[in-house]
Amino acid sequence: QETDQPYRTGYHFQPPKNWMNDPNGPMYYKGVYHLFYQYNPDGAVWGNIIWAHSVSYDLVNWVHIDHAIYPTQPSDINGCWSGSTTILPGEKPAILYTGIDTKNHQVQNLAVPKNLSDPLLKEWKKSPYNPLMTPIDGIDPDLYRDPTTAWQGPDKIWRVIVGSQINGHGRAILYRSKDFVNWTRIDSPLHSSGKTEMWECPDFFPVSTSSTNGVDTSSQDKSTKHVLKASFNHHDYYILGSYMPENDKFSVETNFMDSGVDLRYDYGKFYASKTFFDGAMNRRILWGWINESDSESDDIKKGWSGLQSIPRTVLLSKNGKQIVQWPVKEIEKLRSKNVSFHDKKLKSGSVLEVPGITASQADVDVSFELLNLEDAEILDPSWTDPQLLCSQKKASVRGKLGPFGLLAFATKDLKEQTAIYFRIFRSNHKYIVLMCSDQSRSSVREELDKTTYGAFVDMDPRHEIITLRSLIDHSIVESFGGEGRACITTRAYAKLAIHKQAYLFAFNNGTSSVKISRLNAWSMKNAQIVSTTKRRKPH
Ligand code: DQQ
Repeated sequence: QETDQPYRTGYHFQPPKNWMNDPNGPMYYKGVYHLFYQYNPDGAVWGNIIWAHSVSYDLVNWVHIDHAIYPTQPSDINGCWSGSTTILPGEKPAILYTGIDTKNHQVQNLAVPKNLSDPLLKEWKKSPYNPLMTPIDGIDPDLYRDPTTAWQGPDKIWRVIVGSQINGHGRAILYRSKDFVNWTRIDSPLHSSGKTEMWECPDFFPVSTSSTNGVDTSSQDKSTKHVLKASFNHHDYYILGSYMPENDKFSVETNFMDSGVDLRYDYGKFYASKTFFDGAMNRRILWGWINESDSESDDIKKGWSGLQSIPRTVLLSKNGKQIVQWPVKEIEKLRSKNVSFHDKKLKSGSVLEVPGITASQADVDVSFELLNLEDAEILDPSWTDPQLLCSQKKASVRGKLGPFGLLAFATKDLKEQTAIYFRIFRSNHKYIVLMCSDQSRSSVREELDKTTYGAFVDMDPRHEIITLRSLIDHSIVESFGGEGRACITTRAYAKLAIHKQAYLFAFNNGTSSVKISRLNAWSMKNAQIVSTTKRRKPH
């Protein structure tokens, strides 16, 4: 197993085999976390899409149970695509999802649990009124999908949005309903944009401006802002604004693809994500789909494709201008062997091994102190695209303050390495922190997508130390820079740096020294992710 499948993960959510894409309808219900996901039961490529279903008591260990939603009706006979769960009054979950009907049109359907007293909600029945929403009045039947979690206004009327594109504008079509079955389309969309393509998997939810608690989707709390997320252009983009349920107006603070604003959940691979409100822990949790970076024939050979991110809590940042994300704290219970040090100077050109842990399956938390900020390179005003900047200034390109950071999945001789690092620039009287993930040397294998990713971290290094948390798991690294203000997730398929041949290093390839003020790294145990047949009773 070890050598056959070096890229299967130890603590990320994966089905035992086959294709997985979008997370669907996540929820917390009667003590159980539910995750549904887009799944091909017949192979490792996209197709035959149904909703597979897994349950958990802690968001870490999972049991795969029977598929929840699969084609049975004319309104979903050609596929059961993405959607969301809403918990209706009386603790009654309801799923809205996109069906592909007999004409291959996208329509919106409803399903509810067969037996509400089963906390695992194993069986679902579809509404006899399906489809509830259809592509009429100028909606393209190919561009109409992925209903969100619905929310209820103070008038008790339900609202939901569906992703679309009309006349070249990405759009959140808004519907209202009194009974969750009869839905009326509202003329003006919740929001739209002429600068984007089709909006897939929209998400719309409040975040608190006054506390670190998550907020229920239908909350009437006034101290909130709303997040609107849309998936397009291979990324999950979001904007912030204030939502007024009285007239369903969403006044935005920024817009999608505005010049100078580029708010994304993750600047690496992370798509079709979805949040839910976890009432047990008063937090909002985000799941995202991470696809492969190898070829389709490699996916077929390894028999699977697609991961889910580690679930992340989502909060508004202190300055209110963006959201911040952090891996749910339950994941920390998988931490085992620890290595830690502090106040270690990383001189120019140095590479420091982080020894004694399983470097292919680890959780690393490190903070860097800059000793000579005035050494920072001057930022050319034309360097506005962080990803481009990272791909021009790769980890091997010597700088002044940086590149410094971590080398994951590295061979001892550093021939293979996935570098997650920072570079500090100066622009007038401001400092700019660039965070990169460089996959160009991640594998001696060719024919892999080794795109470099980058993001600016909204922080002032004069007043804060620079922190990096990386969750490393065989073929994935999820990195959280600046306490979760910039996230970059990447896939890497080392050929040599696998299992015990994988090493972890800290490095500094700048001319100026930096100090590791603190580093903690842990080996991570495997999560128990099992199928019903092997299921043991939870305790
Ligand atoms: N995946 C689903 C669609 C959605 C897309 C189909 C996003 O519903 O728009 O598998 O990845």
